[in-house]
Order: sequence, then structure tokens, then C-alpha cells
Amino acid sequence: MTDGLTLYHAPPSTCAQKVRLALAEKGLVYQSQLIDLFTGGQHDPDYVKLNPNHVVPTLVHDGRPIIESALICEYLEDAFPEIPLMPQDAVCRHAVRLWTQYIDRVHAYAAVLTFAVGPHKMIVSQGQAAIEANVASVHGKKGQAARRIALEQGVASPLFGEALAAFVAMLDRMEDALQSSPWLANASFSLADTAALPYVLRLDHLAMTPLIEARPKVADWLARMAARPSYGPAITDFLAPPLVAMLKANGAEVWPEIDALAKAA
Ligand SMILES: N[C@@H](CCC(=O)N[C@@H](CS)C(=O)NCC(=O)O)C(=O)O
Repeated sequence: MTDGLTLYHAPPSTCAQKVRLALAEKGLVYQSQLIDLFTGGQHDPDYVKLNPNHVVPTLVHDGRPIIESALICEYLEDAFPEIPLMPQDAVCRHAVRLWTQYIDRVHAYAAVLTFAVGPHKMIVSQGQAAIEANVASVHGKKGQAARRIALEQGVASPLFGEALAAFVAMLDRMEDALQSSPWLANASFSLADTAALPYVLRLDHLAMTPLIEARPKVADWLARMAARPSYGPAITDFLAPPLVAMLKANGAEVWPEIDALAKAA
């Protein structure tokens, strides 16, 4: 039992999933503090003192806040090296970091991909006030503008096309890497794999599963990730089946448009 670890997170957040996977892989026990992103918990002044970027996750270790999901995972590796998620060799460590940095760039498209498809119908059906409230819940003008486009234009927006292209490129890069090794960065499982999983999973939850199935190495990797003991406590235990069903149903409705865009990407 590890005293002193508290994770401020949200169940479906990709960045939170990434950190929960690293915690579970390392067998670390933590206190869970859920932040409701839909009601603006990330803007609570007490939370902003921990994470001035108004986002989840934040890990607090013995009173010290640690932010940025990729860096939280590296911090866990430094502070709790007993079960390593980084290789020993410097070249291999660099290979892992190339992946985690790349996945951070893909993350920049995750909100547009999600909100143009998943909760899109629910929010739009509630009218303009609901759209405005959702846009206002995002921190920063750039993020707000992207959210507005995702909600007002959905999968028809060029921004959605850009986000989809980024995710398809990620799958292609993964398929390529997995030709020569069982895990993304090297022969051994690492923080590269825990970083990528939430984004592949997000595609599945948005009913874009055929994009994964078209890449057999990625599909096999995903099945192996889901079979690891970390998957239950980090992912399944935090997935609300009705939310996933809603995301999948809405994704399935727009799949023909998405399929056409992905083929053109
Ligand atoms: N670079 C940050 C990104 C964190 C991030 O974007 N978190 C999202 C959830 S995955 C969030 O808290 N969004 C709240 C909002 O947009 O208002 C990290 O890796 O921790």
C-alpha cells in the first residue's frame, strides 16, 4: 500500500486513463478524487491551485501536485521504479519518449473528435443554450472555438476532418511499429503503450472500430492491452456502460460520413 497518492481525474478522460493505466501497471494504490468536467469541476479555485491549466489529471504525491499526464507517468517511473515501465537502455528510453510526445500531439485532436460525434446529438438537441454552456466550460479561447465548431458543424467541419486524419495517422504509425515488435516502442511493454491505449479506445467507443480492425497488428495489440490485469482497474471500472452505449450509437449514425472521410484522408 502506497500512502500519499491522490489522483484527481475524470472517468472517461483519455489523459486520466493513461495515468490510471500506469498506476495499475505499477500496482500503486491511490485515493480517487473525481472531477466532473461537465459541471466545471476543473475550474474550481481549489482545483486550479493544483492544476493551473484547468484540466485533469493531477496527481498529488505527499502534498505535491504533479501535472501533465505524460510527465505524471514519468514521475511515477522515477518515484516508483520497482515495476519499470521504461526500458534501461538510453536509445530505447528515447524511443518511448518519441511515442509519448507524439501521443500528446494526437491528444490535441481528441476533444474535437469526441464532441463532434459522441455527445454531439445530446448537446445539440438541448438547444443553443446547451451549446453555449458546453463551449463556456472549456478553458481558453482556442479550445472554446474548437468546441463550438465541433458542436455546431459536427463531422462536416474541416476541423473534424483534421482530427480524424490525425487519429488515422496514429493508427498507421502504430501498425507500422507493431510489424517489428510486440509493443509500440520496443520488445517490452512500456509507457508508450499505456499512452496510446486511450486514443485507440476512444475510436472504438465512437464506433470507429472498423478503422482499428483494418489494421490487424493494432487490433491484436488492443486485445493484448485489454487482457492485461491493469485494464480492469484503470479502464473498465471507470467506464459507464450507458455512456459508452450512447457514444457508440451516435458514432454508428455518422459512420458512413466518417468512413468516407477516412478513406479520403
Ligand atoms: N496536456 C494535458 C491535457 C489534459 C487534458 O486535456 N485533459 C482534458 C481531459 S482528457 C480536460 O481536463 N479537459 C477539461 C476541459 O477541457 O475543460 C495532460 O496531458 O494532462
